[in-house]
Amino acid sequence: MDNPSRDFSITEWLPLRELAADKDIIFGASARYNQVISDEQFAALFAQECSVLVPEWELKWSAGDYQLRPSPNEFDFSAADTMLDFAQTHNLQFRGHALVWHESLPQWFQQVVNHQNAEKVMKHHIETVMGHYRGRMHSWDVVNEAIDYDPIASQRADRLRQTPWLQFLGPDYIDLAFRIAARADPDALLVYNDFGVDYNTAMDKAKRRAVLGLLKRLKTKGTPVHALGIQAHLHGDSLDFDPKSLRQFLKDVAALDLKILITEMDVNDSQLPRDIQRRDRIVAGVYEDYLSVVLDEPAVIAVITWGLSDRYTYLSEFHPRSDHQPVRPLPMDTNLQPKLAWNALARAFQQTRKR
Ligand code: 9MR
Repeated sequence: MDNPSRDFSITEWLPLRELAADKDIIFGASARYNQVISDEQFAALFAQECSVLVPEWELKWSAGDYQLRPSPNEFDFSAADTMLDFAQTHNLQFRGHALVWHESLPQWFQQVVNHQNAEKVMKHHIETVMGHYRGRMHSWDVVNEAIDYDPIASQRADRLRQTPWLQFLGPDYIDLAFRIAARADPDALLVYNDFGVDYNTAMDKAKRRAVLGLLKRLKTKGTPVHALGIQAHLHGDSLDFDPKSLRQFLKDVAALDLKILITEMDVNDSQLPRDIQRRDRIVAGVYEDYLSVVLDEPAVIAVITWGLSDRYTYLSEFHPRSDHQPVRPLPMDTNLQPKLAWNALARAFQQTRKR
C-alpha cells in the first residue's frame, strides 16, 4: 500500500479552489459554526482554499448543539444564517445538507410524526428551509442515504432503507421530496446523496446497483433530481478499489443526465501504520487514485471534503485510532499546513480536463 518513492510533487502552489476552478470544478469543504466563526486562522484558510461551504450540522433538523427544528412549529436559522454571511463575505457558495434523512431528527419527531401528518411535516420543512435560503444556495441534499446500509441483506427489491419516511409515506417519499424542493427553490441543484459506492466489495457493488436503480426510477417518473452526491468516505486500508467499476458507475449515472458531486470526501486512517510519513503517503495515494478516476468523468462538477483540516474532523470522534494518535484524514494538518493529501488534490485538479 505504501510506496515511499511515489511522486506527489506539484508545479503550481495555488489555492485548491483556483486549481479546481481552472477546470470548472468547485472545491470546498464542510465546517461547523465555531470553526469558521471563532477560529480566525481556520476561517482564513477556509476562505483561501474553498469555493463552497457546507454546514456539517447547522442545516440538519437537529445535530450537535444546533436545533434547526426546536419544535414542530419552530425554525431557528441563526447559526446557518451566520455561516451564510461568512460564505457571502468570502465569496463562497453555500450548500445545504440535509433535508430528508433518517438521522439527526429532533426528539419530538418520534412523538409527533405519523402516517397521517408525515407528508405535511416534510412539506413544511422543505418549503420553509429552502424558502428561507431561496436563490442563495448552490445545491441541496434533498434526500440523504435512502438506500439500505447493507443492500444485500435488504428484504426489499428496491433496497430502500427502513426509515420513518419510508414507513409513513412509502417508497414515493423520495419523488415527493424532490418535487416539493424544486418548487421551493427553482435555482438550487437538487441532489440525492449517499455513501458506500466506492469499492468493489459485495456490499458496495450492491449499493451501486441499488443507487443506480433508484436514480433510473426517479428519472423515468420525471422526478426533478439533478445530481448524485457521492460521499466518498474512503478507507486508507481498503484493498478493494477497482477503477474500472467505479468509472463505469459514474458513466451510468451521467448517462441519466445527472451531474455528480463528491460531497464528503475523507480518508479514514485509523487502521494505517502509526508512522506519520507513511500514513500521509498512503492517505494521499488514496485521494489521488480515487480522484483521478472520478474526475475523468466530465459530469463530476464538485469535490467537497468532510472538513478541511485534521484540526476538525468527525473521524477523531467516530473512528479514533487504537494507538490514540490523532487521525489525519484531511488535506491540511492540525496546524493548517498542507499535507501530501493536499498535493494529491492539487495534482488531480491539474491533471484533469476542463469540464
Ligand atoms: O460529521 C457529522 C457528525 O458530526 C454528526 O454527528 C453526524 C450526525 O449528524 O453526521 C456526520 O456527518 C455525516 C453526514 O451528515 C452524512 N454522511 C455521513 C457523515 C459522517 O457520518
